[in-house]
Amino acid sequence: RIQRRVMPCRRDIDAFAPSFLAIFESLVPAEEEKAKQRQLLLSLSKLINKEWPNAQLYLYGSCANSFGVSNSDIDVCLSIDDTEISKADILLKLADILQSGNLQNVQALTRARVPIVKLMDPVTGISCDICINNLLAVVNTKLLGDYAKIDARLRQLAFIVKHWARSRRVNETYQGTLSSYAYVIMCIHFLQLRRPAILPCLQAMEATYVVTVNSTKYAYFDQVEKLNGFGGRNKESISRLLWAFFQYWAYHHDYTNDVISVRMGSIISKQAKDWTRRIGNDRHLICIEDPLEITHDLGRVVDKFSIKILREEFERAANILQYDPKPTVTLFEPY
Ligand code: 3AT
Ligand code: MG
Repeated sequence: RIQRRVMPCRRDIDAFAPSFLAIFESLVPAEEEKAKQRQLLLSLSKLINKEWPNAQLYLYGSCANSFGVSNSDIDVCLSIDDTEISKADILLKLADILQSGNLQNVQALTRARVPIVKLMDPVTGISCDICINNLLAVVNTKLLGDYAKIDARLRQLAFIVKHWARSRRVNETYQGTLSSYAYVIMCIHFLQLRRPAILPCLQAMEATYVVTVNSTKYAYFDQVEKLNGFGGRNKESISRLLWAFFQYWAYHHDYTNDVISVRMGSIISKQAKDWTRRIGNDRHLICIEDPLEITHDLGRVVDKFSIKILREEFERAANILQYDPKPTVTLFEPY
């Protein structure tokens, strides 16, 4: 099935760049929505600090890494070092505090894979998930946000890929397809491997940002303003990059042997990670290394049914970008 021959790109590919850029622009949240998010974070912080003066709230996920489309829920992390009470009890207490603070639909999901409190703020209409002490997610949020500042094409590509994934219903981890976070990692890796490269590998550079989470040290180069213009020698348009992205995942990625690694800025082997066979529920049918939690395969949710769906969707997208007269419409047709 793997077609190693590189297919020449359709000759009019660059003509679609303005329409794809217009789609990107239409997905970017307005400044007013960002202001509402900050306002909600502030009012939540006030409520919580009455009970826990030393606790802090952080935004993470797409509302903080610049990959959020408009009207998304916000992800919040409560950082608290109360060792007296269990995480589940913190969540229950948190739910109580929020309930009496006039927030709606407050629910503590203490037994979820990532335990959270869910709520809806009637003032701004924003829904929000709060997790406890998930500081690694705060760090991966910063890493993604730093990559986004280096070259504008990363955000453009990731917004369009996320929009495609939602339209085609392959952005549903509970159904065995990939998370938004995984798609952004795939986009970063893809741009690291263009020639000339559009993104560097920040974790392979001199460390200017060092943080310790759960006694593991994480370090990378975060002075990204110094990397302005890094990808400038590569002039590929957004439509050409989209075409190449889907060609890669449809026809060139070696699903049997390869792992994509943003941490290394290259492909690494399944063999080297011991990801060659199913262990428990991890099947490793598409291998996407988490840049921080490197034993963690973001593709582990994918099973033998959903891998087929996913690869058919990559092929569909690749073929639309290659042949369809209206790729900017057909690509996003609902599944
Ligand atoms: P949406 O715009 O909400 O679809 P998102 O980037 O906010 O995209 P999620 O809401 O799924 O993505 O996840 C929120 C954050 O949680 C993103 C990332 O910082 C962290 N995260 C999500 N999935 C993983 C994972 N498998 N491993 C580590 N961190 C993760
Ligand atoms: Mg989110």
